[in-house]
Amino acid sequence: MAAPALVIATANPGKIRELDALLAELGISLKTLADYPECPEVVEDGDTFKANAAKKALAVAAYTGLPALADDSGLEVDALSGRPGVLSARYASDRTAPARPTDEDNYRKLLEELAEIPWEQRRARFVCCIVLAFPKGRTIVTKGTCEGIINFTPRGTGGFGYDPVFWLPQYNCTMAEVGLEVKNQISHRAKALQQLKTTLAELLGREPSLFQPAKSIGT
Ligand code: ITT
Repeated sequence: MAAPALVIATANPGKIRELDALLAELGISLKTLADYPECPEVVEDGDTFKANAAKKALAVAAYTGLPALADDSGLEVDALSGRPGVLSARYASDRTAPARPTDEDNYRKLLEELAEIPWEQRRARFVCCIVLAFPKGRTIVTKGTCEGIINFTPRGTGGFGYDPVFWLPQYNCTMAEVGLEVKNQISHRAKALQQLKTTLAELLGREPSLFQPAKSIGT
């Protein structure tokens, strides 16, 4: 039997880096969407992280014939009633510039919106929903959150997305300054994946055939 495999169903290189490190110890061959250049793009039009993650994971599992792991995540800011939420990746986009904004565009817009908000009211959390889907439609769902405060200015070059403005009081620095090893112990993604890893390890032992290709691409 070939090595067990699964597809990480994300096009975000920051997520891939973190998920790669978090899954390394399981001994699974990790594929990404770069291995399936013809895989149709999934439109993320769900109202919840779970709906978007399930849509991505199910579509990629059906296309590739392998289990697919999708992560839908974002930032919820209390002073903005939970925005940008599921729209975090597209927060700074507007009709005149429909291209996907950069991470810096997004966090600069957030800093502008919060400019008048005092420190005590800048609480926020990263949320991550992970869905592991199998080609026949079975899914396993886990969720993780990470609490913090939106800083007044960006700091640090690590991580991705809103990390430079996400202040971690317990480390006295931003998420972009703690380094990958610490981020992968405390992040929303790490917490969601930790729960999934227990189930994944069990399944790998009990039903290894689930991690072999179920059919050829796109059929
Ligand atoms: P895929 O759909 O291909 O996975 P995406 O970047 O479009 O990639 P999402 O729709 O889940 O992913 O949007 C997630 C956005 O939330 C991401 O672009 C960041 O702006 C933010 N985000 C998520 N996790 C983050 C993290 O760990 N650190 C900083 N920002 C994060």
